[in-house]
Parts: sequence; C-alpha cells; structure tokens
Amino acid sequence: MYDLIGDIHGHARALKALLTKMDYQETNGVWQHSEREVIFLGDFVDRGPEQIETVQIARNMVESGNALAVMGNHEFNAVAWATPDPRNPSEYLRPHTEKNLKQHEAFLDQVGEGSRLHLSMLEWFKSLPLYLDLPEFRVVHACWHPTYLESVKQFTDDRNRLLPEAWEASARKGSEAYGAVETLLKGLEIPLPGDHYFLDKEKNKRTDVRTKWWQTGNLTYRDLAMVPGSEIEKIPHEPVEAHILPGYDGEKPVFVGHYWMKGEPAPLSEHVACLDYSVAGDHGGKLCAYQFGGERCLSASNFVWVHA
Ligand SMILES: [Mn+2]
Repeated sequence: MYDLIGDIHGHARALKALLTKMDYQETNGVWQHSEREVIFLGDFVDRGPEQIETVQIARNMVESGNALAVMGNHEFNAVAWATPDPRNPSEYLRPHTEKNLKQHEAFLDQVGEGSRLHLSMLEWFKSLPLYLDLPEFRVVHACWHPTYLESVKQFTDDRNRLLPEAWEASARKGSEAYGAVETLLKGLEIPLPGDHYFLDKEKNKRTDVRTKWWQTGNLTYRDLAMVPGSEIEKIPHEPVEAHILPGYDGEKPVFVGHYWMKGEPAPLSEHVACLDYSVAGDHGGKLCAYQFGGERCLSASNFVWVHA
C-alpha cells in the first residue's frame, strides 16, 4: 500500500519527520518501510532551505523501488529554465526574467547553477511521469483533466514521461503541448469575465483564476476560484458555463498537490484529495501525507502531517 506525500519545496527536515511518523526508517541511505511505498506528488524544489537533501531523499527512494513520483510545475520550470531555446539561442525555454529568477534563485544557489549536481537533478526531473493511473487511484500534480490527458499522450512515452523532443513545444505558450502540460501541472485556469482581476501571493496582477476543477453543478466564478482569501471579494458572482469545468468521474480516488491549502487536512470531495498544506508558506504550514488503505471513498482520518 501507498503513502502519498504532498509538495515539499525543500523542507527536508519536515520530510524526515513525516517519514518517521509513518514508521519509515533510513537504512543504507534510503528511507524505507517493510510493507509500504511512498508516492511523491511533485514540487520538491524552490522556496525551502534544504532543497538538495529533499531531492536526494526522494530520488534515492524512487531509484531503489521504495517510491514513485510525479512531476510538479517547479520541476518542469527548473528544466525549462536550464534549457536553451532553439529558436533564440541566447534565451531559455523559461525566460530568465526577474520574476522567474526570484522564484528559482534559492534552488540555483543551493545546487550551484550549472554544476554536475544541477545537471544530474535536471536529468531526474525529466524522468518523472506527468501522472500515474494506478489500479486503485490516480495521481497528478494539479488537475486530472480527461481531455488534456488524452492530448498529452502524443507528447509522452509509455511511462507518461515527456518525450525529449516535446519539451520545447511544452514550454511554448499557445501550443497544444503547452496547454496540456500547463493544465496537468498548474491546474485549470480560466479568464475572469470583463476587466476583473486579483493579486496573487506575490502581489502580481492576475486576470485568470485557478479553479476548483473537480466541482460540478451551477457555479459562479467566485464559487470555483482559488485565490488568496483577501482577494475573494474581487471575484464576481457571475455564473460559469457548465462545460468549462471537467468535473471528476469518481471512478477511483485522485490525489493532487499544488494548491497551498490551509487548516485541518481533509479530502476535497469523496474522490479528490489535495495534499499540499503549504509547508513552505510564510506562516508555517504543514507537510501532509495520505495513508491509502484501498478505500473507494477518501477519509479525513487517513491524513497525517507534521508542522514546518
Ligand atoms: Mn505546484
């Protein structure tokens, strides 16, 4: 059986505490459990103080068969940051803007930009699948979206890993690959009607909102928007057309990270759970796991966490 772990963002101390709490032990440099395996939901890097150790713990577990992992948007961005743009040789697939540098600087400092360790970590990031569809549940960093999952197949191999030749298109705004990867790893964003906008965590002005994509029924923009609490009043109560959200079929549970949740961990619905509880947040969040025991309906009592 599996223990699923949410976004770590360089908080190796919290990761070790959480593994210990779930009875994993470090033996010969690898954290392991005699009966259980971990599934990491991505976002190992950026923000936190021990990013190298975090990647090493997760990678050792994956490479020794003690864990599986999917790619987070921060791993995708790390690869795109370091990959020259074939169309503009002096540029990179992820532009080296002030804003992007600020988001990635802690990792680059800790790993040493261009070092052997850096290149080795990028190789591992590239090897991570975009999603897992296991017999009993599904895993994706941000959004399980049937249309985009279908369209991403032409850009991935038989283990759901982005093909080497698909990275360029995946980073090129407007392409089919970009739309698919963006939705799976960053969630389903929709434009606000009229000239509405809000400010994100970094105080950047945004005209697209992240959605609670798993919801169904008659919803307004405010119902489905995932924005900082102080901004919610800026989102209008105008109805959203029903076809915009994919909903979720509930065939089996799906686990995601990505959404910087707060408060007491609990499932989002019977079949959907987010395990990102903001361990790297400014006000000290939690690193959260879900101990899966084969259940069809997710239970709040299976969440485990440690404080940052
Ligand atoms: Mn994320």
